[in-house]
Amino acid sequence: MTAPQPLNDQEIRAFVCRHTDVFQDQQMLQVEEISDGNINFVYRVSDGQNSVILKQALPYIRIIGEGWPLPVDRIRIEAQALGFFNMCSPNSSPEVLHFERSQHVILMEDIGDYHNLRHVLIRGDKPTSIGSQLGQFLAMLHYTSSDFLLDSIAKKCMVASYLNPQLCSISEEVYFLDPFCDHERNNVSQGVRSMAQALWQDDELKLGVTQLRYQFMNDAQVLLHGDLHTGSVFVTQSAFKVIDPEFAFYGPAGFDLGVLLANLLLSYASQVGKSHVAQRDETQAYLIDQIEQLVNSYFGEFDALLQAKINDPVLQQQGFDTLFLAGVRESAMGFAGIEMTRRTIGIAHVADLDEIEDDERKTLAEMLSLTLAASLIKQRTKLTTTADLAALIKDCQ
Ligand code: SR1
Ligand code: MG
Ligand code: MG
Ligand code: MG
Repeated sequence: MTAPQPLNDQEIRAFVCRHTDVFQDQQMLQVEEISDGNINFVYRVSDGQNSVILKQALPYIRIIGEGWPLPVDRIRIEAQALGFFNMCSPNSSPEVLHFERSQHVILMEDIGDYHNLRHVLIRGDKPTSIGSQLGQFLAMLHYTSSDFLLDSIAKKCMVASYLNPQLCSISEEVYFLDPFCDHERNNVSQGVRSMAQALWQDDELKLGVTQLRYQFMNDAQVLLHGDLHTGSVFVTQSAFKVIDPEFAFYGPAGFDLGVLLANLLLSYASQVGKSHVAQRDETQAYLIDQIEQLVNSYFGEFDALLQAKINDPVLQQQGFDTLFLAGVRESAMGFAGIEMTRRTIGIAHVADLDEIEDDERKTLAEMLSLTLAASLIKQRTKLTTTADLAALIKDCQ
């Protein structure tokens, strides 16, 4: 039996015209494949004036093929999550124009004016207030999907509608298991091999990783994006859109915050690859500012939302809100360390580090990433303010 294939250009043109009224003439449409992530096929369809994005899931991982099967239900979850994000925070994600369950296809708004935040940061551009915008977005998403807002039954129905077992299982392996042992899927450069070997022997670190993995597997607190790295955020100088929530599920609130924080820190570590010291210092100062904005706006906004709901049964016991947010902060610091480790020595690297041309500088950047990561995991209970976090980052330099 032959495996399901990606739609061809003619099928894509026909599909788009059948399910939207954006275009006049099917024959005029240009189809361009723009797949960038690891998992799905993505196309831009344009008539030169208007355009839409078509995303198709096949029952396997795109970059690997049939050797790594993956259920197509992930695209139903993605369509549902994009709708939920826009409901919580209007215009925070591309609008879903059509979802076709039988063909595992989403048609969505083309956000062509927005640019991939990872590439923006690699270029050295500095979008203003992206940290605080994303902190507010995440706080709103997490609060709106939690037991703080939803009643008990509605929340449990939400958890059930975002069960995403196979994608969660991938994350359990590629974040929490592979990078912390000598796994064949890892991609460890020679320059940090001895550091990697040391962390594979570090029982204090691995106990922290195990605790965080257990939280990831069991704490169905809030709806998570589930893969919120800087390549899942598109920006202009002053606005953002969050894309690609196929890993969405109900998990610990600190996970999304930690992954995003980690990707800003990976950008920070990658600055070591720059030979121009003043430029490096300026970009690192910008990134620290965005990190502080992200963490402060997330906790400030979440706290404000909780205070407004103070009569809620979950919050009636005085002090619970403070304990809850402290727990989220602690786990976010740990998850950040996990994401940095896996992006440095695991299967899925980031361009921020991989594109450093000078080998010695690349090694120094990877070493800084691993040092920061281990400190975040081991010291997560002590990082109770953004000043503590900023001090830890400085100490690791
Ligand atoms: C084998 S899949 C590796 C990664 O790609 C996705 O974008 C997620 O980040 C996943 O962990
Ligand atoms: Mg992606
Ligand atoms: Mg993806
Ligand atoms: Mg209080």
